[in-house]
Amino acid sequence: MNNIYPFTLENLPYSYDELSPFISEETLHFHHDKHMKTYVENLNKALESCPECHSLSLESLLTKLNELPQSLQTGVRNNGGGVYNHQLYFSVLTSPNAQTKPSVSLQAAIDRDFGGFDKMIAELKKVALGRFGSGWAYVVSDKEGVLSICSTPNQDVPDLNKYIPLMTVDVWEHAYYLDYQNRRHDYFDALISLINWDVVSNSYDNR
Ligand code: MN3
Repeated sequence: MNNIYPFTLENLPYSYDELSPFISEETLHFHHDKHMKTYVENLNKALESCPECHSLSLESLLTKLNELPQSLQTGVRNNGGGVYNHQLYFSVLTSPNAQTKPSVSLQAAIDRDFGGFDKMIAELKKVALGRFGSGWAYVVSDKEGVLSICSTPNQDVPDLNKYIPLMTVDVWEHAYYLDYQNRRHDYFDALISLINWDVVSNSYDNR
């Protein structure tokens, strides 16, 4: 994806049937080709009238939100956040057969900060299921490599000045309704089996 204006919709790094049966082709088409595309288009629309914004990266737009012209702030917050969150979400998924695992350094941090992989996932699940309405749950690292779990409502992002989001769970209903209806619990378990820990480890090791 272009990391500056005009932002473009990047293709998924896998085919539409690769996450089946846990996430269907139909869900991926709607989620990526329609929902995410709309965020990209609306972000560009919001920035159209602001030439001085056109040299800012997506991360800069989101961390400098309060310095942008006031008329743009809501549009950039919602749509820029929507682009950022979906890009992270789609980038950390892979085939259920991929058999990836955390790197040695990420695993050591998981053990230190959560007491083990299963405990990290349990805490992430609690936060993801506890998010009322629409939003996101994340595993983030601070600059020193300390891991934590956090959650945001709507399309907000974690504080990118402090944290590097390593992976995220989209808990908007559009992410799971076709496949799981109201069963966010089952969607969460399925999604965890699709996480590409090589990509997550790479973000952690290169933070
Ligand atoms: Mn979504």
